[in-house]
Amino acid sequence: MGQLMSKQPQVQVILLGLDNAGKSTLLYKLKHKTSVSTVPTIGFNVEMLDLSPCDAAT
Ligand SMILES: Nc1nc2c(ncn2[C@@H]2O[C@H](COP(=O)(O)OP(=O)(O)OP(=O)(O)O)[C@@H](O)[C@H]2O)c(=O)[nH]1
Ligand SMILES: [Mg+2]
Repeated sequence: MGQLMSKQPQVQVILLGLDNAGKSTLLYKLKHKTSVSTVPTIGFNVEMLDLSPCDAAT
């Protein structure tokens, strides 16, 4: 809902990398703002993120 009301552009991003490269770690760090432990992904992860420009610096 926040994204619908926001003037921030909505973009779709595909994060590609080798097995065990850290893709899920990066995704969930951006989503939850904290480090999480991961297990090897079966298939793929899809998440919606609500990021501000400041998030890129943290
Ligand atoms: N040293 C280091 N380890 C990391 C970093 N990012 C992730 N890892 C570790 O790398 C391992 C794999 O991380 P994942 O995020 O599960 O990797 P993935 O790319 O999603 O792996 P698949 O789902 O199997 O393709 C985990 O043990 C993480 O803790 C990093 O920046 N530095
Ligand atoms: Mg993964």
